[in-house]
Amino acid sequence: MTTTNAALREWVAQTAKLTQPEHIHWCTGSDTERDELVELMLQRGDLIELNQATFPNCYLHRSHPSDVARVEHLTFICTKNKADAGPNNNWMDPAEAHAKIDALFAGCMKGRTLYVVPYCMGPITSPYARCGVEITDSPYVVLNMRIMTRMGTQALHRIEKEGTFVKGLHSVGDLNPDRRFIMHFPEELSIKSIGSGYGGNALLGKKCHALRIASYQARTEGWLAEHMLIVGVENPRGEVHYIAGAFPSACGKTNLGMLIPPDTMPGWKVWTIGEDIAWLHVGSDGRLRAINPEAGFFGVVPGTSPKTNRNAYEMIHHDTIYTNVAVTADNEPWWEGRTSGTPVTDWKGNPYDKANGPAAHPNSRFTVSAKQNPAYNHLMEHPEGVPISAILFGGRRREVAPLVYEARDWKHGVMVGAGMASETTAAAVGAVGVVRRDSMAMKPFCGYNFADYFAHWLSFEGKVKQLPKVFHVNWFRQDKDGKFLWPGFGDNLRVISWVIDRCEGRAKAHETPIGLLPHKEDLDLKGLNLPDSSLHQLLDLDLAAWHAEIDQIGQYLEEYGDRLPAALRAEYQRVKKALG
Ligand code: GTP
Ligand code: SPV
Ligand code: MN
Repeated sequence: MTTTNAALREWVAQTAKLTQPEHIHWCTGSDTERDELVELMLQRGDLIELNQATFPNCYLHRSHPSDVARVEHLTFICTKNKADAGPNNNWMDPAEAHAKIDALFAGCMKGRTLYVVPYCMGPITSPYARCGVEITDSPYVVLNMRIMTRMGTQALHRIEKEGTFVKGLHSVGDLNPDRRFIMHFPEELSIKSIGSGYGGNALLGKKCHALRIASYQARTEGWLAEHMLIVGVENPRGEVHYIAGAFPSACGKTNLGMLIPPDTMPGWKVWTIGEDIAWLHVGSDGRLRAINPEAGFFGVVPGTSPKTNRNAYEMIHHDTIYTNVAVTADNEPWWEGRTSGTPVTDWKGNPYDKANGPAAHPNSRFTVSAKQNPAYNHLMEHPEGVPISAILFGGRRREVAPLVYEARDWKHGVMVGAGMASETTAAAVGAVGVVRRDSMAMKPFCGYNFADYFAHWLSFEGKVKQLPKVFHVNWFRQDKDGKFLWPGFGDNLRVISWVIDRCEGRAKAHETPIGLLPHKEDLDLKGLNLPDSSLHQLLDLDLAAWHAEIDQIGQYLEEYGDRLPAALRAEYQRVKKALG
């Protein structure tokens, strides 16, 4: 097979010359192709068949133990000018980056098959969707891209019609972390990744294309590519709202996107549009509309149970690729938080021993088609996307950030997003639980200078007829013994309910220096039985902590120097003054 697109033909030929594969396979996305890849991987031991009676068509993949998460220190934005990448990114000169990584690509596919993977991010007929082609030597990547994107012949046809696509070259290389790099060339619309077979490092349609490259394109074209879930909610009055939420990695996007209303809130309906990435455009109706560029979920497994997220729990019982979970004696997948079964083999394939740490890797993942979600909604395929009523920024903060507060207007909302912070998680290699600034949950994913990104966010005032209201949420406040103060998961709907009532202009809130907060009477807490002391901590403003917080935000924003938009600096000063 080949293509009528000359640029694609040439790129494949050049890449083959450089990497010297034994075979070249153009992916169609067919079921037969999938079955053949699964068979090949089973034979090689790259996939392990799980219990087919209880987990039909489910397989386990164990990645190399040194290759279990994104690697932010090895991820580079290679723009001609260093300042365009900004202090928020690692930068390398494009010529130097190409030379360095091409040396690693030379001959790296000897004896392997080079797969050409055409894919479309977004509904195939959407004017907002964008295509790419990933070249990879990993059948695991092909199987995952087939679930995560609209992959194969349809995408190739769109590329042939449009003539443009993002080029992504990937090889697992020798999996040595010393020879691992994830390089982005936003000015060339291309990506080169070597040395990792894991998630965001290797499935190039996801973070590399749909966030880093897309955010760069979005700025020049007047839209936004964001690390956001998109959820549809209907309240008992029949009002429908779509809410987008930017929380850092492993901070609750998938769970909020698939939320199940608590029994004490009858009449509520919730459906998922997206759970990791949103592309936001000003629609022809003048509203901010969101599409989910992905077709599947690459979600965190630990913590998934019938209690926390029954939708996800059910969804991953068939046709699922598991990566780095443990296995029970019955050959079922197992993870911390699964309420049945016991692990006998850990994520590395060794006999399970508590002394060696968790049975499933904390960043173990499931890959499933979005259509398997019981809360799937066909509007996920809507070419224009859904109108967004509210944007939530959220972090994992054991202290300081209250359960919820509302920004007074768009400018303040941008300042809240820019200043947000969260504890680091196992989704990236490095220390876990360290508080860091993570503006709009995009610290690892923005393909250009955050100062310009903040200016781009501010520019939507005036461009959008009805700007979404902006809120900050925190499901992760803890008491002094490390216990979560808020039940989270389905009960987060109580906060969403207040958010919707604020959008409808009926819920009460009181003004504070950091924004508008609810009193406990303003929230629907029926059936929760939370102690008053917990509610007090969740909804109180710790002024001393906020004085320290606002100074840290100020120091952080100053890292962007003169490039920081004056309007954002002024907004910061306003909040600082209000805090006194
Ligand atoms: P990425 O896929 O890495 O971008 O993560 P995500 O933002 O989609 O996070 P996800 O929903 O997968 O949640 C990550 C972890 O946080 C899981 O272990 C969840 O069980 C847990 N979690 C999610 N929501 C809540 C919540 O409301 N409260 C508490 N305590 N934990 C939560
Ligand atoms: C994240 O880390 O935010 C993820 C997983 O969603 S990965 O695909 O590895 O980026
Ligand atoms: Mn993510």
